[in-house]
Amino acid sequence: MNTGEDTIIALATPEGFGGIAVIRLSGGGAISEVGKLFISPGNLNKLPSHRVVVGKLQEKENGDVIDQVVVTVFRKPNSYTGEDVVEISCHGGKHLTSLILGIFLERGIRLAEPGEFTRRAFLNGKLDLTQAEAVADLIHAKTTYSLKAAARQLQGEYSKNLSKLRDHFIRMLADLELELDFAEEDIVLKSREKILEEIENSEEKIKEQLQTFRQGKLIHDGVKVVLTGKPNVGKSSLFNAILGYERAIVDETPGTTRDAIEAQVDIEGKLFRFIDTAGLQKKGERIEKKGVEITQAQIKSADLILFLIDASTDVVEDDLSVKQQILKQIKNRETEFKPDIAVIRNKIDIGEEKPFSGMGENWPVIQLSAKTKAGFGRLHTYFAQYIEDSKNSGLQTNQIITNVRHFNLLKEAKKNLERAKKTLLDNMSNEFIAVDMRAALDNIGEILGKTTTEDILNHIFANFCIGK
Ligand SMILES: Nc1nc2c(ncn2[C@@H]2O[C@H](COP(=O)(O)OP(=O)(O)OP(=O)(O)O)[C@@H](O)[C@H]2O)c(=O)[nH]1
Ligand SMILES: [Mg+2]
Repeated sequence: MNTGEDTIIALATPEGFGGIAVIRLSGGGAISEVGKLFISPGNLNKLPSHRVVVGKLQEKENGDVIDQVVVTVFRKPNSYTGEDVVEISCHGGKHLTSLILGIFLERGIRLAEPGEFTRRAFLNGKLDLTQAEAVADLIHAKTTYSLKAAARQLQGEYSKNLSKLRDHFIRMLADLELELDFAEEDIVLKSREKILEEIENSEEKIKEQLQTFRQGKLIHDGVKVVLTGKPNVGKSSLFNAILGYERAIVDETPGTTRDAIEAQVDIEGKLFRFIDTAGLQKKGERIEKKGVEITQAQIKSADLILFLIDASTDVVEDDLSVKQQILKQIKNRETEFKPDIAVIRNKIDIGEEKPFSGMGENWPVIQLSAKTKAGFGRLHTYFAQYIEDSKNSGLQTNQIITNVRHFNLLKEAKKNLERAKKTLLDNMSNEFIAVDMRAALDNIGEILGKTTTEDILNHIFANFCIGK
């Protein structure tokens, strides 16, 4: 990707018809190129920064007027990208916007690549990498909750803390290297105990951060909720009742649902993906067995499992067999986070209250009726609180990691600190500790974009849309 000062252009608003559309240019030629085609009382080239002018846009110099537009000028370095930026607000016609883009492209201005405006902002030091990533998260946020998390990251709260940690690593490295340089001389050096203590403190901080990731993932990706239980227990009925419409077939015949059916719901600003399944019964014919395999796969990747049992009877053999299957699937999962399990005693509308011997586990139990919606208030509260409640209690930090790239790099940093500790405890010289500390420093630097390779940057910005 060319990251030089060439001038780039893109439509900054979605393609299609609308009241207005914004076309954005950035780079050394932005103001002068627009100025050549723009008729307004003053000269655009002399317009101060952050000013707005109304005028007419021509097809070519002294050519036909194609629209009445509003032009905003941001002069470098006080712009989004840190370069000269011009925003043309024109009418939001599909044909009109492509005509304007075409005019500038023909004049030698290049179409921006996805995320190139933000990439330039990053390269010019307007944003660090976590803030640039937050821009993409903000645009793609599916719920208010994830949007607010992205907004906090964009404000730089998160990077401020990481920068502090990075500065701390730099000071530790300086101390270690000081010792290397002046080992023979009479300088007061930090004791090994003090170095060990500092490594352990940093390790603790990173460990705390890592523990916030499960919650961060739930905020960012939504909560995957899988409904399971023996046949006919009311999984599809509950699924439909949660969604508020008839999405899945409900029938009194056991084995009605075969495929996994997914639907998304926003519950108090948080995203939930509910999955109705065929359940986990052992018996059954060929197609049903396939359904069970699909359910097993879904359980492996679930965040929350709703284990339905029938409240019109006590726990029966089939329920216990489902329980064993759930536990087996959870054991086999590859991800590092264990799902939560909630027991749903459905069909409380049938007859009088029945005995319940419990599931022999410490799982929350919610009693309800998918038919009458009795108990749905409790279910709603459980979902609404779920993400907050999944925060590891005892954690001091308010920072939540929502990005898997950050998570992996912090994990690496932790490993490198562990290595540094081991090197120290093995009584090796500071030189070797410094190697491990430098690696940990680079991990944090990579999160912030201070030591990030071209390939990684390409990967990150490729996920942006054109015009951002
Ligand atoms: N009385 C009562 N009946 C219910 C309730 N929930 C479901 N049912 C009935 O139970 C039967 C089975 O419901 P489904 O929702 O299809 O059950 P399922 O667990 O999806 O069944 P399979 O897909 O066959 O495994 C239907 O006749 C429903 O009307 C409830 O809360 N109360
Ligand atoms: Mg069903």
